[in-house]
Amino acid sequence: MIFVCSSDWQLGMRRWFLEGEAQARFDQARLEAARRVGEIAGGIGADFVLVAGDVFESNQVGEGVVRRAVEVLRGYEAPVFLLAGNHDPLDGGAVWRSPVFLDRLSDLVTVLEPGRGYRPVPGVEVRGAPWLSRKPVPNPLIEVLEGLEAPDGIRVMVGHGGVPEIGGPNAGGAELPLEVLERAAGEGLFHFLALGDRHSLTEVGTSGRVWYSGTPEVTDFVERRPGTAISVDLPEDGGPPRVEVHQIGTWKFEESEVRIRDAGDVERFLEDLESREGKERTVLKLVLDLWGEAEVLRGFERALEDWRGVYGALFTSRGRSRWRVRRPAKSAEELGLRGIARDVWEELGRRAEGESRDARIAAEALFLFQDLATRQ
Ligand SMILES: [Mn+2]
Repeated sequence: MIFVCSSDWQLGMRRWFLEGEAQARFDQARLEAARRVGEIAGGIGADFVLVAGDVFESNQVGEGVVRRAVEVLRGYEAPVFLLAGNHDPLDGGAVWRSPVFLDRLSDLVTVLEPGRGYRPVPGVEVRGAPWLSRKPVPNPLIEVLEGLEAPDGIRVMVGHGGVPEIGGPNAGGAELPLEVLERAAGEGLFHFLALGDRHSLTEVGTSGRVWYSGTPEVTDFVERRPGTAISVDLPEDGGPPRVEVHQIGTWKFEESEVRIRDAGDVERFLEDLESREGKERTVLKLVLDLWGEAEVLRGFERALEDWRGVYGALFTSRGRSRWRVRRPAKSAEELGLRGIARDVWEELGRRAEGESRDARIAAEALFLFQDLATRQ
């Protein structure tokens, strides 16, 4: 028996740094990733597909997002089981119960209900622990495991939530302690547990039977190995699973530290921007350390401007960047300043001494002032 695991499609996700049609390209890539999961399943003749939560970014995603997801799922040739996660819980307003979702839904699609087992293949039970609200405590999977005994045949389970020992983002309170999962695997309560919530491909614990497939398309900078799905080959006797990783994602979210002191550094920064592959699918967050003349700052800003539209996104981290402008070398005479303008120039010059925040603001004001004074 072989099956494919995916999770965290997050269809309908918005990212603030994706400007204009970059957001549309990102949306399309996430949809293509979902389609690709089905193609991989078809390619290896999978018996079924599991999607371990957060298929949708929220229960409030637009109708088009839902209809496109339904359309992609219609292309699947194998049964597919979808789990409600923390983003799309099975509550009163669940997208899963909406006519828009149910309207054209393929017969091969099952939304996992609590307290039920499903039999996609004789001798195999699929059981999920859907989230019924955004913040269930404890995690629904813990309660399901508590009520189970080891099965006669094969049991494959689907859950959603963070394992605190692994770290990374997870929903507070709804955690899955590693020890609980290890014990359940040891007692044979499941032969494989497909998890979602952690968007990075991760094997959990030592049993070889618990995995996060990762999100098929990157969603954040903190993700270690996004852009994947896994297929699991499980022997009929319940022996150790063979897991294969499939690369799916086409986008990259990267963070880059940039130190700039002079025009040569700006030149090297430009070369780096120029040389990267897949720019239109690359989101580049810059952590900037700049200390230079206004001209250098201007060169850097021009570089950003020139490449911004080429990249998926290109932006500077506000919180973690430092930039100080060296005060202009020009004097009031050279700029032809007189009267009040000259007084202000000189006062700003005095305030621009040192490295305090005020000094930086004064230095930036001098730069602006110079810009205005030389613009004819
Ligand atoms: Mn998620």
